[in-house]
Amino acid sequence: IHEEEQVFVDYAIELVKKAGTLVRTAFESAESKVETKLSNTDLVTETDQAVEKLLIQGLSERFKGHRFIGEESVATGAKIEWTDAPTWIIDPIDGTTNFVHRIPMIAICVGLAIKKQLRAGIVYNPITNELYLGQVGKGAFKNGFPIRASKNKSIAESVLILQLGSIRSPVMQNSFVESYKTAMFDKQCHGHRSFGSAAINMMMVAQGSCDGYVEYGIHAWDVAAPAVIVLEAGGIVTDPTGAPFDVMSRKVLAAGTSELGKDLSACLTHVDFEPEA
Ligand code: LIP
Repeated sequence: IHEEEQVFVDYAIELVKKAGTLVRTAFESAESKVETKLSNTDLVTETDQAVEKLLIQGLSERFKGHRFIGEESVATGAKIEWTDAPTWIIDPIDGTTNFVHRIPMIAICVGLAIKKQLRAGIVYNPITNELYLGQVGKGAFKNGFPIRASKNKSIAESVLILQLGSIRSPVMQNSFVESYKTAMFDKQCHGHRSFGSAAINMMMVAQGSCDGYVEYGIHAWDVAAPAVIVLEAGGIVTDPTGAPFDVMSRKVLAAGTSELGKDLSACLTHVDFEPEA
């Protein structure tokens, strides 16, 4: 099975690099057509759709019986089927708002789950040409070099990422503002950053640039691939409450250490979500 899994991952990397060329070309060329999905803050472009098609077509032709959970397929009506079959969880462009605004912090995310366990994650920023890879038991790498999450245990010494996504309901507003106030003013953390892509945020934790990240309202495709990389880099990934991580729960906390994760959990104003599967 492990050899077979390696074949899956190697082929996915090839496709992700091809998809990267498509994204880079679109990023550098004329304006692409932007549409909104659920709200004015939830964007999609033809590049998102083209990349998802390239990845799903390529993988399904090569690996019969594999399943797919893709952001744009779900947006156009596909049901999320979370089964024991090898399942690719795909975000063609994580950070679509960045893409549309020409902010070079975007990522193609491809995660692989088998029997509902995350096994591998590929996160590729085609603009900066940074390719992150994590595979269970094999470590985490950026462009082939090992990466490590930070060893920081205290909020006061941390750079934290609290990301507000496309959902701007009063509950989300309250959670974000209160958590931000606690981290920045009460706890006086070193600083706050937020890169506009769940995957880039999590790579900042995986490579030890930032110490912790929290977001509510994300989807499986935003965090599946990044989660494997953070864990393999020695970090932790949990529910923001501190409960075990569930990729379908629409919320995530990532940190360099479990101590920091616990402290962070305790100072957040939490939001509940219905799981997506
Ligand atoms: C986005 C995330 C971002 C989050 C948004 C959205 P998309 O993904 O990566 O961090 O704040 O809510 O989910 O839509 O650009 O793939």
